[in-house]
Parts: sequence; C-alpha cells; structure tokens
Amino acid sequence: MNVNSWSENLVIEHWPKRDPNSHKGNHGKVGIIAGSQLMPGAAALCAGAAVESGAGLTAVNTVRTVIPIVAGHVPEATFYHRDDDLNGFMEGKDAVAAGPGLGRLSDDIIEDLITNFDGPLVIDADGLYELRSHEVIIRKRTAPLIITPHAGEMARIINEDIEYVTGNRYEAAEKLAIDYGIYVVLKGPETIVAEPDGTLWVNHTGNAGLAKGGTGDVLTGMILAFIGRYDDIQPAVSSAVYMHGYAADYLIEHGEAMESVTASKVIKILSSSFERLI
Ligand code: NPW
Ligand code: AMP
Ligand code: MG
Repeated sequence: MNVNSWSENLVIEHWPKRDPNSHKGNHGKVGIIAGSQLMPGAAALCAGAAVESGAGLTAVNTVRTVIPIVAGHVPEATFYHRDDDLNGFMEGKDAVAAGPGLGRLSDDIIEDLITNFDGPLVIDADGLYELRSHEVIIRKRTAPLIITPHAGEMARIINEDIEYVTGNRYEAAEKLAIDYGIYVVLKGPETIVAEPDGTLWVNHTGNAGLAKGGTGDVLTGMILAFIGRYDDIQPAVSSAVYMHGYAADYLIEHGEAMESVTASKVIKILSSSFERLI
C-alpha cells in the first residue's frame, strides 16, 4: 500500500498568496451548519477556526438561542436561522460544512445538502451519524464530498467495530473513499486523507493534547476555510490537517502542558503558526 506524507514543504508550496487587490468575496464564502441548544460551543469553535484560517465570509446556520452565543465569540460571522429554508443558506456559498454539535435529529439537513448543494461539502460529527443510509445519493453526487470521522464515527459508517478501524486505518479509509467516491479524513494520531481514487496521504503533526472535546470542530472549520481559499481539494484538506496539528505542537513548544491544550487555544495560536511556517 502506497502512503504519501503531507510535509511542511508541500504546505508552503500550495499556500495561496493573498492578492493585495483582493476583497472578502475572493477568499471563500463559506457556510457552517452547526450547534444546538446543548452544544453551542461546537458552532463557535468551528466558525472561529474558519474565520482565523482566512475565510472571506463566514455564515453560520444554527438554532435561534445559540446565535447570540456564537456571535459573542465570533463577531465576524453572519447568521441564519436553522428553521429557515436551507436553499437560501446554500445560495452563493463556495463551500459548506455541516455536523459539529448538530445533534442527531437533523439528518434531513444532511440529506438535503448531499442532494442539492453543488459545491464542496464537508460533513463531520453528528452529520455522519446516518451517513451509511445515504450511500445511494452520495454516489450520485458529482461535487466533492469530504467526511472527517474519528475512529468511532468511521466504525459506524462502515458497519465495523472500532477495533477493526483502529487496526486497519489505511485499508478502511481507502476502501470507503473509493466505494463512495469521496474524500475521507480519518482522524486520530497520524490523520489519514484518502482521495476518491484511493490515493493516501498521512499527516505527522499534532499531539495527544488534541485528545479533548472541541478540537475536531476546530479542524472542520479549518478544512472548510482552506477549501474556500484553495483551487484543489486534497492540498486544502491535507494542509488544514497539517496546520491543526502544527498549532497544537506550537502550543507545547510555547510551554503549554499537554493537559491544558484546548480547542480555543488552538484557534488563538493559528495566526502565529501560519506566520512562522509560511
Ligand atoms: P469512547 O466511549 O469515548 O471510548 P460521539 P463525540 C468513540 C459535539 N461536540 N477513537 C467513543 O468511544 C460533536 O461535534 C461538542 C476511537 C464513542 O463510542 C458532536 O456533534 C462540543 N473511538 C457531538 O459532540 C465539544 C472514538 O465514538 C463514540 C474516538 C458528539 O461527538 C465536544 C463517541 O462518538 C464535541 O466535539 C477516537 N478518536 N472518538 C461542544 N463544546 O459543543 C470517539 N470515539 O458520540 O460521536 O461523540 O465525538 O464527542
Ligand atoms: P474529534 O474526535 O472529532 O474531536 O477530533 C479530534 C481531533 O484531535 C482530530 O483532529 C484528531 O486527529 C486529533 N487528535 C485526537 N487525539 C489525538 C492524539 N492522541 N494525537 C494527535 N492528534 C489527536
Ligand atoms: Mg468530532
């Protein structure tokens, strides 16, 4: 099995330069469908990471009560009510991510997005809960679909147990990517990115400080923003995964205890991480 490493040099080589004459519409109009009454933080972390990762315009679709909470953390974002027509939210978006903190009762939204959103779509967390039941519409979809499961979520999608996934990470990611024709980001130490043709990339940044609630929601916001800024999906996704781990490593270098790494701190150190590497 041929596995490629996504390296620092590749991140630098593919980094999109910010054109001095550009405006906010040139850097990705991205949409995030996330958060619910009991998980407002997932939406705030995802949106905060997208803004900090360079997205030009970030819109958040969430439940009414969560809007002021997210706006308090991410004043750059605009908002859309969860109950309003989803077509209106999809309109004009360069890329959409759905799932962090969504709850498991919103699968109609996921089905609608897979069927009707014609740009790159990132599905994470609760958005993956019923994914297996959507295999027919996934195979029909022509625009890129990127899924970001951890081992537990992956096990459910492929109907295997978690031990199978952790023991066969490359095989599982490759098979699902080819079978569904999608990008699979199988998270964990050494996150794997599998392309629809089965090409495999592995990431070597990151540390066990990331094993804490909320860090996956940050990664989803980063992947979304990177997709909005890059021309191609795989370099965007692999570079976002690389920088997510790099930021966590930078926190440790700055004297942070592994125990005290948080998703919010990863967002805060993104700027100096980009600045140091690029
Ligand atoms: P166990 O029992 O823990 O060992 P879920 P979730 C397993 C939101 N969040 N490797 C796990 O095993 C998310 O966005 C909101 C192997 C269990 O069996 C989601 O919407 C936050 N196994 C929602 O919470 C911060 C692993 O999978 C199952 C594994 C639920 O997401 C937190 C659990 O999976 C969170 O991000 C691994 N790496 N990881 C907020 N502040 O608003 C998990 N498992 O039930 O999908 O739980 O990942 O926490
Ligand atoms: P989630 O499980 O969705 O919250 O995502 C967790 C994030 O933290 C993913 O990006 C994982 O790759 C990363 N992560 C979790 N545990 C570790 C670990 N032990 N070493 C490196 N990265 C980790
Ligand atoms: Mg998660």
